Amino acid sequence: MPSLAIDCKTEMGREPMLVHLDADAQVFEAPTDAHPSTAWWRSAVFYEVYIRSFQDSNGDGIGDLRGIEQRLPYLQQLGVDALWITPFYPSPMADFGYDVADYTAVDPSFGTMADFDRLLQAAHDRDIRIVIDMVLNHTSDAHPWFAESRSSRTNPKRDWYIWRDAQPDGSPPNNWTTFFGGSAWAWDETTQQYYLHLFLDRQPDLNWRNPEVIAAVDDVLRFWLDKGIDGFRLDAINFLIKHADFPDMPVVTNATGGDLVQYHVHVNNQPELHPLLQNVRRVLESYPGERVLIGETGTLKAPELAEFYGADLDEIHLPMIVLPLHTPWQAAAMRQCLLEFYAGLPPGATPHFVFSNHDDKRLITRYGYEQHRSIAVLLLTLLGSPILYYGDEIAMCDMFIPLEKRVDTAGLIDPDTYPGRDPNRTPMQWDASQHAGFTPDTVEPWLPVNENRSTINVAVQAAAPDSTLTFYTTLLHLRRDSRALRVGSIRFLEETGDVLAYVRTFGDERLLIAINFGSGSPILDLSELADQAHCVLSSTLQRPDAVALAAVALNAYESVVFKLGAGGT
Ligand code: TEU
Ligand code: CA
Repeated sequence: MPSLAIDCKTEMGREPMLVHLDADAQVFEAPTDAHPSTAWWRSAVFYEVYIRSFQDSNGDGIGDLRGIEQRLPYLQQLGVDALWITPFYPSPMADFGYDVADYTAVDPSFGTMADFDRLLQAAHDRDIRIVIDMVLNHTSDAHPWFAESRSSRTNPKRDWYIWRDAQPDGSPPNNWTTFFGGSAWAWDETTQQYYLHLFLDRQPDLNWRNPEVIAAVDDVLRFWLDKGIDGFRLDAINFLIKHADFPDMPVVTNATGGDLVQYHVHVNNQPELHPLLQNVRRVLESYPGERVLIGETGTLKAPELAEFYGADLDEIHLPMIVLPLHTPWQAAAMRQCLLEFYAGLPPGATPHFVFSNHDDKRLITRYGYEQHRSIAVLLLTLLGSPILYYGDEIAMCDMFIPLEKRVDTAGLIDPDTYPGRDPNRTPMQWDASQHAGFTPDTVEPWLPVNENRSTINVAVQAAAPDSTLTFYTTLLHLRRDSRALRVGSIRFLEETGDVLAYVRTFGDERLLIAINFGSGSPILDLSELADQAHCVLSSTLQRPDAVALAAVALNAYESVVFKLGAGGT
């Protein structure tokens, strides 16, 4: 790329906007300063591998454990620290593995237990940790526990699930609905009762008020901890235990005055949840090494997030912060949201930011292509341990999946209004071949490969210095080499138009991150921070080595990481 010098005077002849450090905004300290532990997960970058879509090793069109093993060199080169692998347990695949039929085995479509053991060893050999998905809210209806439970009202496992009588008119026990729509109660002809399922009817909810369930799950956790896994990602963990009295949910009219929407208040984050989480944590901590609990807590509010860490930081290490997914991509909104989350963290807690995953639209589809690098810069330079979703690093985007190729049940319920989650789960694009190197071209992949594979793929981008993949790799290595980025404190600058800016500090190392969310070209006076800065990274151009901070012109949608020199406050 040519070096573009910026002359601020000729550029529109505008006066720079003076930007101050926000006097009111707190400095949020690195957890390591407030807490003696320097555990790896406090500064790690996680990477979500949606196993069905990452790499097929045996030509059946479905990604598998050996496929992940084959791609470890890629992940190591990219510079991620840990993988979260989505469920690979035996399953009828009604929810593609989130319906578990056996917690301590491997589904043949993903490989064997020996493949898992090999993957774990090979990952550890490359200093990559492995976190596995644990789906504890529900099992598959094909799980032997449920087969027993539904066999008769007197079966010893009857109470392992949530069974209730019909109301006198035969209708379900209450008005609860599933997250996929429709009543959360399914009628069982044999035993003439309803069972509860917050997700599909093929995913009956476990009864966490039964101590036998707790004991059985403890054994499952030990099985995997004995193998040496580095942690669990706890699926839908906020819903684990339900209100003891099963009251009706409050119902509200939505914004358009149409459908009724329920608040899931009687299943979300009940007080009895927290002793259960403490128990899971105790099981984890009875093992040596630093293992981590990541929690899918569905949390949208900062004060609630704090609860999932536990009053004594004795529950989930990293409750997922998905709020940015629900926040408009605007500097002021994002700044506000981040400040609220940082301010709400208990002392010593590590924030775990999630911007994309297998349930939501991909980043480019959500925010637009021109924002993609800024999203990467934000995610990877905030204080905390972030997670990437496979394919984000090569700028994959959602793909329209025609009805006849749809496989996610969620996308079949109301196909015109919700396409489901297939669009954001298409196969990883490794090269420009017909099936992108995910599976042989002669094999039909489980979901179509995006047509944009000719340019959006690893092979092309690895060789291109200005590609998205090169940008991500540079950013990840920059983060790895910088203590300020990994564990430094964060302090936000005051609100400035379309620019979100903050300083990360560790000892003498001070980095300024400025992200221009807009299409304009603001000129900022940042001289309060230092006289000069060195541009470490820019998303759009190569900047001159030394930048005078009295007048910094940003390009449209540009994100910059500056290393601050002397001077300033
Ligand atoms: O998702 C839990 C969850 O809360 C869902 O409501 C999620 O927001 C929804 O699927 C979006 O359409 C977890 C898993 O991530 C998801 O893939 C599973 O389908 C779900 O649990 C059930 O196990
Ligand atoms: Ca396969």
